[in-house]
Amino acid sequence: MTTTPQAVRRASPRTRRAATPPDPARSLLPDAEPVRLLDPSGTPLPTRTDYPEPPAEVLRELYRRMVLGRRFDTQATALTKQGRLAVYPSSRGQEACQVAAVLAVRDTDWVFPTYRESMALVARGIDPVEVLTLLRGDWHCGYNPAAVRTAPQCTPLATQCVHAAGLAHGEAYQGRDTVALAFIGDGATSEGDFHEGINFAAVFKAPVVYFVQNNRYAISVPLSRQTAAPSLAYKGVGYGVPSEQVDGNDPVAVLAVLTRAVEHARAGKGPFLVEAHTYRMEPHTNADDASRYRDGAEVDAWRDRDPVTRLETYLRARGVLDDAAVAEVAEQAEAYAADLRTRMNEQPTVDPLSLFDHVYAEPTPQLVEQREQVRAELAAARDEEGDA
Ligand SMILES: Cc1ncc(C[n+]2csc(CCOP(=O)(O)OP(=O)(O)O)c2C)c(N)n1
Repeated sequence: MTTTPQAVRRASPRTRRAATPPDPARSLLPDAEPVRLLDPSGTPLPTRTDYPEPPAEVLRELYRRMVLGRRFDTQATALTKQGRLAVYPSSRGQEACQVAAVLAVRDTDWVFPTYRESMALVARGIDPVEVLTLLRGDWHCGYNPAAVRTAPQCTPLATQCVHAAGLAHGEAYQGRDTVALAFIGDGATSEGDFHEGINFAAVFKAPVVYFVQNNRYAISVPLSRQTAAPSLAYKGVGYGVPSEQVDGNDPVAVLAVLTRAVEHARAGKGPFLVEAHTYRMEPHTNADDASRYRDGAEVDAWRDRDPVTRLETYLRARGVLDDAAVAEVAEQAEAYAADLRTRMNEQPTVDPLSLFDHVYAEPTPQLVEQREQVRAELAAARDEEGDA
C-alpha cells in the first residue's frame, strides 16, 4: 500500500510531533516585540519578568550620566558653531543607548565605538577634550585606546565589528574573560564588515556584544530603504547568534537587556546581537540638513518618548530621585560643560608635520617628499609673517 499525502496529514498528532525535529533557529530569534520595562510616560510595565530591573543606585547613576551626556552633546554642537570643532555627530535622543551600554560593561572590557559615540565615551569616563580631539581636526583619536580599553571612534562604517571579533577572540584565547562591545548603526548593518565580523565571532564563539542603535536613518536613507528584514535583530539568526530587540528610549530596558547580553558573552556562549529602536533627534551632523528628508511631525513624535524625562519620571515616582537630586545633577552638568568650553577655547598647538608621523614604520619616498614640501611651505609662510 502506498502512503498518500492525505494519509500523512491524517496521521495522529503524536506521530506528527515525533517526525518534526526541534527548530534550532527558534532559540536564536528575538521576541517579536522590543523589550520594554517603562512606557513612554515612565510608568513601569509588569509584562517582562524575565528581565530583572537593575538596582536603584545603578539607575540613579544612569540618570546622572545621561543628563551629563546630553549637556556634553549640546555643548559639542555649540562648539561647531563657534569654529572650535570641525564636525560633530550628535547622539541627542540616544542617551539611553549611549550610557546604558557603557554601564553594562566593566572597565576591563573593550568598547568599539563609531563616530556617533562621543557621549558613550564621556560616560565611560574619558576626558571630553580627548574625545573631541579627532573631531577638532587632529590626526589621532585623543586618548590612549589601550589605557581606557576603548578603540578609536570608527568613521569607516562597520570596520569596528571585525576589530571587536578579533580582539574578543584573542582575549578568550589567552584565557581572559574580557567582553568586547561593538556599537553599530542601522545603516552599517548592510556593510560587509558587519557580516564578516559577526560570522567570525559566532564560529569562534568570541565574546562580542553587537549593539545596533537603530536610529531610523543612515544620513538621509530611511530604514525602509535599508533592509527588508523584519527587524535588524533578525540578522543574527543566519549566523547562529541569539538576539533581542529593545526599546532604545527606555533606559531601564536597555540596561537590563545589555547586561544579560554581556553575561551571555562572558559566560563563553559566544556573541549576542541587540537591536535598540531609537531616534536621532538632530541632523546626521552639523553639516546636514535633516529637513530635506524627514518630517517635523516625526521628530515631534519622538520628542514625546524622550529617554531622560522617562527615567527621571520613573525614579521620582519610585522615590529615589527628588528635586534636590535633580538640581544637583543639573549643576554638575553645567560645570562639566563650562569646563569643556574653557578648555576647547584654548588654542591647541598642533604641528602640521606630525601628520606624516606613524603612517608607516619606514616612511615611503613619497611621504618624505611631501613632508619636505609642507615644511618648506610652513617656513615660507613664517618668513612672510615676519616681513609683514
Ligand atoms: C564604508 C563607508 N561607507 C560610507 C560612509 C559614509 N557614511 C558616513 S555615516 C553614514 C551613515 C551611517 O548610518 P548608520 O550606520 O545608520 O549610523 P548613524 O550615523 O545613524 O549613527 C555613511 C553612509 C562611511 N563613513 N564608510
